[in-house]
Amino acid sequence: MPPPDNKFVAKAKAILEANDRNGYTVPTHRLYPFQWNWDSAFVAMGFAQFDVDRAFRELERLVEGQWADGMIPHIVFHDLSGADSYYPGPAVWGTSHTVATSGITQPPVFAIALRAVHDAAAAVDSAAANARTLPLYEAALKWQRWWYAARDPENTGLVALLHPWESGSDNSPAWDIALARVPTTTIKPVVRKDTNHVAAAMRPHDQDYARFIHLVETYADVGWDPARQWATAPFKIAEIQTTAILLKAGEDLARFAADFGRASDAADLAALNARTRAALLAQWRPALNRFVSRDLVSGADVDASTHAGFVPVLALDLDAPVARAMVAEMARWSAGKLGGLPTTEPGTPIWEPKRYWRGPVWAVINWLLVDGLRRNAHAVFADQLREATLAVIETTAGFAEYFDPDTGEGCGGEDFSWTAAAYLCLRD
Ligand code: 2M8
Repeated sequence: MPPPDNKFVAKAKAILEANDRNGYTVPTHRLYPFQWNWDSAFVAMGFAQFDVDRAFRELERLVEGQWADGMIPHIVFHDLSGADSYYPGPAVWGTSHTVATSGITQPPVFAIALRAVHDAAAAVDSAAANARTLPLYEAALKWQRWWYAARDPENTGLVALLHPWESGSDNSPAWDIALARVPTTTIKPVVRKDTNHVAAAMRPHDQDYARFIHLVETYADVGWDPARQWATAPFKIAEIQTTAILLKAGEDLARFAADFGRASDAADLAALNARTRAALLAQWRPALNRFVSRDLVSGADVDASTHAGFVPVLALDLDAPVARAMVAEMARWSAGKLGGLPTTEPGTPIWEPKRYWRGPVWAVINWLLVDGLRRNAHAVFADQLREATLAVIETTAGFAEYFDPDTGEGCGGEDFSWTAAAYLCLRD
């Protein structure tokens, strides 16, 4: 039983409603005026707490952007009236889908959200829930297959990212070495808009943006063809956070396949999940008490100390000593900090408590970790993260995009949709 509604619940719902744009939700007004992929998945789970129809709608609108090859892009530009406040817009991406979209993707939280939305709907009317879910299941399964075909053509079990934006953790220190190899040259000038809305000290550097756009232009140049991108990509990371989310999505899809009597889908998913489970487990590094990604250009481990090293807990059933070591490491990072787990290890030279994905706390990351910790029988630490997230929102940060772990200050965009969704779901 969730606790009774309070004024923060009312505010969280009001934020989701205010950020609604005819069935999809913008992450925040002005800074992000379109539909973002993994934001929408989190938002759908938030809506599922009080408006299941609207929750389904969020996912349906995201699928309008799905490409013929199965990819669901990281941004769907449904309505260009706000285009002036965001860069890069559709002209920079140069893609050719019917609805304008970006050309890269984002972590596949979609199927996880679909499971949650379906289950909320099925509690009221199971047949209606299944009917609404089925087309979304098909879309999610198509995207799942795309990930394996396009981003793991050598069948390693780990999927690769070709752009830091695909990780959702744009300027994470995890990309520093790999991104430094990407030229800062661009064909068209880079015209940032983000720093019109948010202090530059909280955002990625200009050099990062130059490299981000260099990559966009490189892939646009090969017509966004997955095989040609794979062959030419100067940035290629077999990434553990995305792979863990994909595996959790694969588990949720496998349950749907069983529910819907789709035996052949179920067999395919079981094989893919098993391969990925083994590959992910092999990325555990006992000396670091974390999992690590692999840089496919250099062949080296990505050992920067970022939160991504813990996210595999979401989709694995870890041996007890491994889980204990990981939890102890997470506890060390978050000791004396506010809001939950910082995205970079505090006190290290790479740690910047206010600069976007280089140190602040993000409610949705805490949320993924809470789910994984519960799965791995670490309910006590899960509860600490959960309570820290709720407390920072209620006391200092409000529903900001992210939080400074030293001060509890809210940073980035205000009235942020995924922070509102996290609040609603973590109260459960
Ligand atoms: C941030 O990323 C966008 C690019 O996708 C940006 O900085 O312009 C990230 O925090 C990402 O994870 C998030 O999905 C997006 C919208 O909230 O903003």
